[in-house]
Amino acid sequence: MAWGDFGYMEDGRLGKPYDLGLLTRLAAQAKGKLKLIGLAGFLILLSTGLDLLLPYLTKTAIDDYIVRQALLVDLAKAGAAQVKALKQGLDRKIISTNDPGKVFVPEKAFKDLDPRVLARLRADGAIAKEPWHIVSSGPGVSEVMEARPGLFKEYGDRVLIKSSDLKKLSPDNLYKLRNSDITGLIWLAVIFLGACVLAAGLGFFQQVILERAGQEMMFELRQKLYAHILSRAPSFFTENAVGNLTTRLTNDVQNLNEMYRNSIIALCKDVVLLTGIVVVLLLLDVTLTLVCLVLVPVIAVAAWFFARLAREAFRALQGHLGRINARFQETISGISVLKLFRAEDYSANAFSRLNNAYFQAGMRQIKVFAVFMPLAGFFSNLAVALIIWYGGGQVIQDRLSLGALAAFLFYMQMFFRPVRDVAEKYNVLQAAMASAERIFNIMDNQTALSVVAKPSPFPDKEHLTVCFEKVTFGYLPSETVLQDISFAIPAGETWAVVGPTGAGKTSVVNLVLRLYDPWQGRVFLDGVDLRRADPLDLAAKVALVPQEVFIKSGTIKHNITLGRERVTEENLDMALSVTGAGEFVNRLEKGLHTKVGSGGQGLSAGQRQLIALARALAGDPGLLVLDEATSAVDPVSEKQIQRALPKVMQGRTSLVVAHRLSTVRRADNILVMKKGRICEQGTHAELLKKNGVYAGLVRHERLRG
Ligand code: M5T
Ligand code: MG
Repeated sequence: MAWGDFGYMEDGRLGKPYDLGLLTRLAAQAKGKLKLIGLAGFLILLSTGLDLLLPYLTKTAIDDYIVRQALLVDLAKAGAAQVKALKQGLDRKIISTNDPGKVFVPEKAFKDLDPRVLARLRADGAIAKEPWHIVSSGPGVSEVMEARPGLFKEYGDRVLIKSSDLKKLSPDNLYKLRNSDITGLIWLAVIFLGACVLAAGLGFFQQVILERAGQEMMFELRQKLYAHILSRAPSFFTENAVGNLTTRLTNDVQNLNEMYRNSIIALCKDVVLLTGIVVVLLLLDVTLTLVCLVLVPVIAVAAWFFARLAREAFRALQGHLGRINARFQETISGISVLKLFRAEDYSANAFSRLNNAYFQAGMRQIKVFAVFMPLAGFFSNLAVALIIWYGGGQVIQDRLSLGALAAFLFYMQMFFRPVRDVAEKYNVLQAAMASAERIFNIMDNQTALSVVAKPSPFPDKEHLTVCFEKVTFGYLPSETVLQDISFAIPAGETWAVVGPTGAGKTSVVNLVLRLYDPWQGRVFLDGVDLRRADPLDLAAKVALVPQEVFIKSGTIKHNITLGRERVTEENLDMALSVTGAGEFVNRLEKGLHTKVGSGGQGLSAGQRQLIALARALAGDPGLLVLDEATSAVDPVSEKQIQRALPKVMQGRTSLVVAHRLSTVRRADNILVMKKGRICEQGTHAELLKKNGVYAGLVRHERLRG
């Protein structure tokens, strides 16, 4: 169904279709596409012109070729004023007869006469009822006249025959007589067909050009949005759920496209068409046009009323759909828990409630449309009735030609088509405005870490020093996570950070990588304040093995290189062999080219960690930051990792958040953290001797292995 096609919005909110600020910003998106849009607009104008031409051709066919009748007017019966008006008003259209008191007047000429004069002529009985056919000149005409001499009257170069006498002619003679009319009709049909073909061709180009402009705009918008989202600081992602961001990038952008296509362009087209129709109708017959237009205010009120109903129904529907989506997302991401506790039935029941609400809302919306669509149809039929009643009367009184009546019927059908989908367009517009608002909200989000115009380069050294200077930091303004942290790691040394869970170890790591900026104090890497460093430089110098390994879907090789240029084949081999990841990778049938699922499906926890190690090492970083996994992996992998770590850290400055005693023992210095502060530091032996927090951790086997 056309009106349910556009994407969902998680909150079912609708925008105001007349929000000027938003419209201006949206228009700015189209700036680069003005040429394309202008061209399409021109084509729309042309094809609308052709659309308008078709009924007019019908009118010409009827009036000029099919019906060619004249009526005899007895001037003797008419008043002097009427005769004068007749002679002056119609002048050359009048066919004089041999009798100066009688003239033939072609039927379609009567409408050019003042209606009062016409009425008077009729009242006086000056106009004969019997219609005569005006024979158009043609090669076979004289032949037919000779064959049936009594039937024809010849006045100058005009030949007439009583319309009723046409029946007396043999089909063959009739054909000869009307030969030129038939030729004219054939030509008209050819023109009609040509116009249709041209309209179809124009329609094709217009569609393609418009779609191109639209798709290009959407492409650019998606690209901009993607880059913008990626460049946000991590805090942005805690505030914005993945699902919502996904909707921004896909559905919301699609909604804008839908609006552009279905609403704005269609609206322009409709306005041009409707104006064109009204203009042509006015030219054809002013009164009949006014009679038809009486319906317009009635329809406008109905459409307005309906649009409000439809808006409510649509909003409700979108809200329910959003809830279904959210629930489904949540359910699938927690599917293992659901399976574990055999809670599928419970979940299905809850879903069925949401599903039912959605169904009901859908039915309500359909009912609204089910009322409006026939209503619009009714009005369109009412217009036809009006035309037949009033226009038909006019035809009988010779105030309107038969062809014009047919054209009116044709045009009115055209007139009601756009009116019927106005409500749907209104919905699309509203959905799109809400989408636009949400997209711009994201675009306006400024939570990116600042980048200085002229970044300071890192000195070109293999080992880097790390220095925290009185750093205080937190994620939420209300909660301080790190308090006054200061330390300095000399180049080439390995330092460990230990402490109970929630002490702030990962937070220290986050600051070294400048995922966040500290509230107070500074973080230096080889003397360069991270705020002044080039983010790309930093990424090349420092590598992190995070606590929770992220594996993306794709090959193992791609998971290690991540598309980085600095990861040469040589570095890759080195990383694979040093970490020992090469051992298990080589055992796989497709080796490095084995595909893994997102989240690392198909890999054990230990293998995932080995890949993360290789990934960090492959960039040959000067500083290695390791956030050891809290949970133990299987003993084989564990051993592999333990064997790999010293080799990995060799020759680099390393900062390791450690959960393994073996890692800590090897460290040149150990920072012990508790509640966001460094409470002790020293080597393993020194700290044991001190018998403080660290000794407690070791004694209670909080450090494993
Ligand atoms: C320290 C909070 C967390 C805790 C405190 C990473 C992160 C942490 N926190 C956030 O609010 N947002 C975040 O993104 O900060 O957390 P930590 O630094 O992760 O602690 P840890 O690494 O020492 O703990 P663990 O369990 O990894 O050993 O209050 O809520
Ligand atoms: Mg942690």
